[in-house]
Amino acid sequence: MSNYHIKHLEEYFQVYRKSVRYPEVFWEEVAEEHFLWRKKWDKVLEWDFTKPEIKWFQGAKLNITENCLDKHLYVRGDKTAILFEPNNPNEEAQHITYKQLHEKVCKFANVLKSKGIQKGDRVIIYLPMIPELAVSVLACARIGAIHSVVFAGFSSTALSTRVNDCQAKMVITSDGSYRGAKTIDLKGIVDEGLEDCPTVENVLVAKRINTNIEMKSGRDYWLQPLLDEASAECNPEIMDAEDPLFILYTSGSTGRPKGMLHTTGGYMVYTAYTFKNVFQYKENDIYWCTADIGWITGHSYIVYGPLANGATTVMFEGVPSYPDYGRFWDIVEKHKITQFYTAPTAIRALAKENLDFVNKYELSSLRVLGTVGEPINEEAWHWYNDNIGDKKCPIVDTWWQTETGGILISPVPFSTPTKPTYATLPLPGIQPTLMDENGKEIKGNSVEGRLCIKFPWPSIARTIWGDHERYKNTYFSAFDNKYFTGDGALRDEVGYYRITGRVDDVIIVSGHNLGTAPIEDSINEHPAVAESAIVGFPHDVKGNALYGYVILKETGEVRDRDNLRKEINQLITDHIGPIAKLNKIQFVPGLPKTRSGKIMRRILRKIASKDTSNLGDTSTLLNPEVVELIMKEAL
Ligand code: 7RM
Repeated sequence: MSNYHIKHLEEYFQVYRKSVRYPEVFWEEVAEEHFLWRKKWDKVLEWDFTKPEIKWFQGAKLNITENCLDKHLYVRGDKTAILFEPNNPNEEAQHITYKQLHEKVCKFANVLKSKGIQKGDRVIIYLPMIPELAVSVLACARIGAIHSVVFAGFSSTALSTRVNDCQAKMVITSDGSYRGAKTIDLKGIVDEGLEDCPTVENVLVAKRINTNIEMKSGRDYWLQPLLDEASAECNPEIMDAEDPLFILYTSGSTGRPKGMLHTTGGYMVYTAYTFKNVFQYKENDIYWCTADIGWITGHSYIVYGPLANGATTVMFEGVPSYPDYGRFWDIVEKHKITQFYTAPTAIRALAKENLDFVNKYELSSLRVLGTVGEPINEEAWHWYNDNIGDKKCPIVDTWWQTETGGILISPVPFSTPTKPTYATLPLPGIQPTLMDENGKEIKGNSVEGRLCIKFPWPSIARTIWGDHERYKNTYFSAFDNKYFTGDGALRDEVGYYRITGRVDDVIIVSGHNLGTAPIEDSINEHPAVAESAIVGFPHDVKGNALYGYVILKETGEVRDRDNLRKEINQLITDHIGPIAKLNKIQFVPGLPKTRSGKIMRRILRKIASKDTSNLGDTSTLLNPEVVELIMKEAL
């Protein structure tokens, strides 16, 4: 029996039991079986959740790009590694082989070096979904630079906050990007963002939309001429297993984003292992994850996991609605996709459209369907199962987080029987548990609680960049000796998990994690605004939409409410991006607060979702009377 590849349910249970009883033996065997190490580890695992400190494969030496590229050159050098499907369906797709990708990465790595980038330096990557994005990520990893990809839909302020937080030396971007029928001036956003970013020495610019842009002399360089000059040979930097691989920012409950730090060896082993098993990838499959590489899903399951397995991974530049709502299915037919991995919000958006957009296409190449990012509702699950999978493809509802690096709870297709809306069972090595409000572990089945993980797994984030204290407080302080996910979950009668959603102040809109605090911070910058509170409410396409409660300053001045609403949303767009715009804005005389001054979002949430029959105990509030007033004018 191979530890690496689970093929049926009995085997899953066997492997799972072993992984819990002898975690170190289990992960050591997985690590030995499928990877290239320059030196093996001295110790598989050392951990202490109280510090917290987690180290996997200590003493081991490797380079992750050797595992993603060099390892495959002799066995599958001419196989397509990245299949690039452009925004415009009339532009030809690019099939980049492992040999070609290896060469591109080496050249890019040499360009980075020529611009002074060294092991440990931070490089911000702000690129659309074009091959250069994957190549630049791998080029950083090749030389041991720490990449931090910032989603190219984020605003200039979001970009500069991240650049400054990690003190990046370089930004990699493009002249612009395509998004459906629109083009976006990325370089303009970068220029604006970099106005107060003193650490950035150089900006590398890829050409994509061929517009005239300004190039700042001495700082900005076109990428292509540098690549043309660069050597195609670049020895990989030999990294310690625990050397940083990348930082990826995720929002938290305060205004400052959290730079989750992932390290090299454990991240590689875990993402490769879970990719193989969760998608049951086979040598000639064409795998497509529709996420953007700007999110963890793209890091782990477009780039590193697939490439470490020698897979063909699709990168799609466009959007599901362009040129029409059949685009996803057009691509599935065109490239004979075997595994398709997307977000519930995309499924819900497509399910609203005419079924002709689906039925026009031949989807019989599909074998496994996946979802990620938020709970999938029953209706969307069935639509996906019936119309896309033709009831023949298992749906893997994969639960995980930026912080976890890889999928933790998910069916193993063809092994674990699926159940609509359930992420089902923990993958090998993962020990979930549910906790009650008093910090006690909830045993048995048919129960509900806060989802924690009791034991480390190889791809858990090791810290928050520059703020270990916050890492400890956020994830390891709510419950003793456990990693707290921030999610609520229930465990059904057979032990299957269903994730019910966040129990903290993060709202998931269309699969994007939005912290309430940064949105409130932007609103509060409006000169007419005194205070605000954001909550989520159910939305049939986005999963959740944002509802803002805004207190205006008492200046005596009468302002047009609709204009104010527009100005508030413009501020949010400027600071965070259009994804965080509010669906509803209610002007209120006050906000319900606890005696210690904390806004009672629980109550606001209920009002926003029109569920006011039982508001719970409001008598502990500082200002209970305000609740009635808010309810009367609720939108
Ligand atoms: C991969 C990713 C993490 C949060 C997480 C959950 C929610 C993710 C599922 C899910 C229900 C799922 N990383 N979430 N997957 N909820 N079922 N299958 O999304 O850091 O951006 O978000 O997303 O609340 O804590 S993330």
